Amino acid sequence: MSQTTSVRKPVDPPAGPGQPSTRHGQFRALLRSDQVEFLIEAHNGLSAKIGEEAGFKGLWASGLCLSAQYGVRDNNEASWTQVLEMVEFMADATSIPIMLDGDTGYGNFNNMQRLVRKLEQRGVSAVCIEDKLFPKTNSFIGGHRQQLADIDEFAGKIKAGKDAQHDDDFVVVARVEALIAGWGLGEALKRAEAYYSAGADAILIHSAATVADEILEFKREWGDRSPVVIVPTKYYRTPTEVFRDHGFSIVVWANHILRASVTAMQEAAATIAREQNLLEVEERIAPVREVFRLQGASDLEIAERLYLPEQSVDLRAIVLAASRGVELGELTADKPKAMVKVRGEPLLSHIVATYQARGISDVTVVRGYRKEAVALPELTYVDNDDYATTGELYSLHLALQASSESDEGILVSYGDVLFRKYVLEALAETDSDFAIAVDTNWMESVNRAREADYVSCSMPNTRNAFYSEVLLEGIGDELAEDRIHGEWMGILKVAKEAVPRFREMVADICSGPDGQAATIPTLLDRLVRCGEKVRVLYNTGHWLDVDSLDDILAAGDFE
Ligand code: SPV
Ligand code: MG
Repeated sequence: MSQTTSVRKPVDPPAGPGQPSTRHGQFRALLRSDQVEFLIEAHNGLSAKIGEEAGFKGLWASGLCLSAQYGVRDNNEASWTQVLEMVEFMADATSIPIMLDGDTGYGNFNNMQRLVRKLEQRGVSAVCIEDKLFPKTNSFIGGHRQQLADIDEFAGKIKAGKDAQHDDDFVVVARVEALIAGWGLGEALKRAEAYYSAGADAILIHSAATVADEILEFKREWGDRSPVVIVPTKYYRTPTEVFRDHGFSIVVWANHILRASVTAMQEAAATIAREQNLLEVEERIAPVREVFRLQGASDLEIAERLYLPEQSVDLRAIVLAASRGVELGELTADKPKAMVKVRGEPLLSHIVATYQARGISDVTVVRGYRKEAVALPELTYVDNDDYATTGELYSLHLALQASSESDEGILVSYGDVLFRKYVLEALAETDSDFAIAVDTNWMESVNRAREADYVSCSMPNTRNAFYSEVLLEGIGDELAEDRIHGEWMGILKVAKEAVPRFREMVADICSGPDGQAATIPTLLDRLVRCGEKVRVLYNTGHWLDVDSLDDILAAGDFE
């Protein structure tokens, strides 16, 4: 093999125990393996990562799928450097070896040599080229009309590729298209022999038949002269056992990740277009945090801690969970309401997960009744041992005292109120000093005769309200029905700048007459009376105040 050009060696990710230390070595090991091995298709960094996480030991950078993700045909419409760029992203995103579907090698022997060198530089471990003419057409389109390359010219291209490689483990696979073009088994075997003699490390025998007969026949005739790779896209009904029994080396699942994503994208797009909102799809698609995880956002967070000056988190949470919740009867005999299980997890876990999904990991929980039962990990606890004779404002007061040094903004909520993440996000993102979430479905609580904190606001929830600063004007059950605009959802945001005033007011109410029994609505009322602006964010549903056994059942459905 010639070594005319000096090349930058790809940086190999750390190998697993017992694995060859380079990706090229790992691909070579797949070819040598005495079991059938599998490659999954990938067409960009994200799909490559998903393939690796699914447990595959190698990837097929499919020409069809690379073209499709660029929105062009599988006819060499994407340039070879565009392909190269994408496989580099795939290599960067993964640690397993990649075989590029190199079509016909993008030109003659000379282009093939340049391709092999560039692939090695970009961390790609194998290339498969097919004996058709440039520009090629996908094998499943008009197969019998497809022209095959001259055998000697193609064998020269294989030899040129092998001569160009720098790493002995780099693999060149020769793909025989004789069966696709309808030239028969004899021609397929003749070509395989010529390409193998020219130095091909393996033969890929392709077929568009819906049954595996012709590739099985090829394998029986070819025997074990070289490893044989197959692509059972059309003869997918053949049991994998059959491939195993016939001694195939590698099975390529050639386009299935792309096809799965096409279906998912079409469904989501059609639903959003039809509904003109996101509620239908939100719970059925990957959360944004999953996208962040796949992108490796947490690695960047670690790097930021290493390399950036320390930054303070913008918000923390206080969850008031001291009361028993007698209305739940036996369920709260040995634990407070916040620890009653819904979908296998305590209510409090669901609430904490919602905060964490917004990046708020500093969560203080005020516990009281059966405090020993409230012991979820990684939370800060403050105990209100006078829970039986004090109200929720007093619990908040204790939590504020316990963190008197902290100057972050605060979200206050109850240990029995579930809400969706976007409610939290909307509150967190307002720049008002004080903000509350209000549900406009307040008539529901009237119909169900449950206690509710009704509010009166500066304007009702009309289209204008979305563009205006709606402010709280009053709160309490004495509000006349014609003044009610909604129900407070039990969550309050206090901006960092307002925290000192907030602390003072909470302490002041608690030290006053009846202060120990005061509630959060008492505090909201005081804020309004003192001239503070309490911003109202209207919502419709998407929260649940767990006050009864029926609510517990409803919480099972709450996503
Ligand atoms: C590809 O995945 O691009 C292939 C396999 O070449 S096939 O589409 O079956 O030709
Ligand atoms: Mg292809």
